[in-house]
Amino acid sequence: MAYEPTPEDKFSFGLWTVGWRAVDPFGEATRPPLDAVEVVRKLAELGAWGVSFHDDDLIPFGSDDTERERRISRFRAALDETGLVVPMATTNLFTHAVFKDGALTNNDRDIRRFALRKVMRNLDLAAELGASTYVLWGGREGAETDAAKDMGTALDRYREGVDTLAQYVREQGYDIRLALEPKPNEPRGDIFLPTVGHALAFISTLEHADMVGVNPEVGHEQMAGLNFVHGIGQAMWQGKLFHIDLNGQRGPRYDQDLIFGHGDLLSAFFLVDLLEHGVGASSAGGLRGASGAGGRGGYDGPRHFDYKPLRTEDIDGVWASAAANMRSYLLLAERARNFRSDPEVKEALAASRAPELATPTLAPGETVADLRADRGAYEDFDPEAAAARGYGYARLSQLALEHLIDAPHPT
Ligand code: DIG
Ligand code: MN
Ligand code: MN
Repeated sequence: MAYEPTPEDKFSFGLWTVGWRAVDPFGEATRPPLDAVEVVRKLAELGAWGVSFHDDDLIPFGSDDTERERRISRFRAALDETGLVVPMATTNLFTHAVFKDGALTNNDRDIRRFALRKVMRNLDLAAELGASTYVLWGGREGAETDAAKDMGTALDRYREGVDTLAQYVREQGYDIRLALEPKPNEPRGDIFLPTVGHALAFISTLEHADMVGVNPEVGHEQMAGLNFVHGIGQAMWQGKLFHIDLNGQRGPRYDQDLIFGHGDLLSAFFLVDLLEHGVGASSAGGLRGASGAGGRGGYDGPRHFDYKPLRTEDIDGVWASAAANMRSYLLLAERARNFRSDPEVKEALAASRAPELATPTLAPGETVADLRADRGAYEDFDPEAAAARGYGYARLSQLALEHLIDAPHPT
């Protein structure tokens, strides 16, 4: 396997990723602007399948209609020329100073209305270009002091905004689902809906909750010190993993947006295992999810990279970083397949009693009264004997590591 990406792998990139000019809070741009048409052509050449964008990535904020149409038609022509698709679009509600106190939760009602119209306008374009997911990252929805916002009131406005946008999508008849992207902080001191858990809870209160899911980003959960694989597992378990932002992060610090796999590699391995093999009970053979043999049994959406090429790189380094994201994913997918199909892993999973976790705790038809009457569950249960049993996770974890690093197997 040459690990060459093909459109079947469904790799996609944001225009803003390879196009990042590397301006950071402490330094000026190190790279010139990159034309969206050039990005589309180069991503296609590298084997990508799709490209995503913020409205302002494609049409600079404040462009007149003529300029807007010119840029859209050039972009569309490049898509037609290369066959690249647009699986996702989103809105920039964070760069312009008007959003300095947020967009949907800005104290200024006029700014909240402006933000909704800005999203609606780009939803129209997203629908025109065939996007099926529309991401809402509330990068400026937050505060630096708890004196600034009453949380309940802010969530009222956030919910009103998301419900309004969902209502718009329905009235327009767009085949689009909304995906909230959590992040704990940066650029705001604290961002609302900071984790997958907060977002899932928030979604459950929405008027059109069925069409709203999450777009978790690797580094964002890890900035909060959380286990990204668990967060994705829960999102999948709740049927709410509508999209995903893949990148790398080296623990709780500023948002690094590293190349996928260049942060917590072991976590990246198990993430790919989860995305390729799905959640759910470990079957008798230790394989997870409907796919069993692996391959899109868990999540069949875009493998979308939301990363930043290192500020140190020139344009050659930018394209090398884009290719590295895809190659890292493909290498990890192969390691995960090997792990899941290894007889020793299946045996180790059985020894850890992983398949037993899939057995419901109550027997079919067993009532609470039956449980209460079952002496074997309590009166005659020997906790000391049960406590003495080991689970064999050290061996299982080492097997995972050895598959990850393709260690030589003892003959
Ligand atoms: C940052 O992680 C955010 C923005 O780049 C964008 O709104 C979203 C889309 O994936 N991710
Ligand atoms: Mn990020
Ligand atoms: Mn993102």
